[in-house]
Amino acid sequence: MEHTFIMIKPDGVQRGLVGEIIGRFEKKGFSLKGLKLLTVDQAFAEKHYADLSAKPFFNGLVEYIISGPVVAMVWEGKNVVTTGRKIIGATNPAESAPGTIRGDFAIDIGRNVIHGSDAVESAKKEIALWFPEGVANWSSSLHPWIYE
Ligand code: FUP
Repeated sequence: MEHTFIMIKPDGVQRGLVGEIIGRFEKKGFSLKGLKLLTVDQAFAEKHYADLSAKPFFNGLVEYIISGPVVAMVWEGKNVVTTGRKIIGATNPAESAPGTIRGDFAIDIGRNVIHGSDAVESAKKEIALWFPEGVANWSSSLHPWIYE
């Protein structure tokens, strides 16, 4: 089964959106496989966003991500990478549809509440970076009611 890395950014934690966001993924039918609250340092944030290091917003993005605790999660399910991105909404909240997390809870691109892996390969890399200890191996008893 496919996995994705989801991170609630410092603004999402400070604004009390953790329960709301977890609820959306749970209610969809996805399974929570890993979860932790942590604050990352500059070197770690730069590694996570390494692909964006040449962008003009890179320094501000790193400062934002290290500004407070984040909630790092691994979610499992069929097509969870692509569907997770749909639940999250477009990168710029001004273009995120209502009903998506960013569409409902964010205004500025630099405070867009949540991160989700953009492909299966990047999900693997991000899960290895954020969960070097690995994640729980358990099966939800709901599976027969969610998958045909
Ligand atoms: P996403 O995959 O939706 O998180 O988007 P990107 O990987 O392209 O960008 C990562 C983060 O950089 C975004 F979540 C917000 C930030 N960003 C800006 O601050 N300004 C921009 O113009 C683009 C992205």
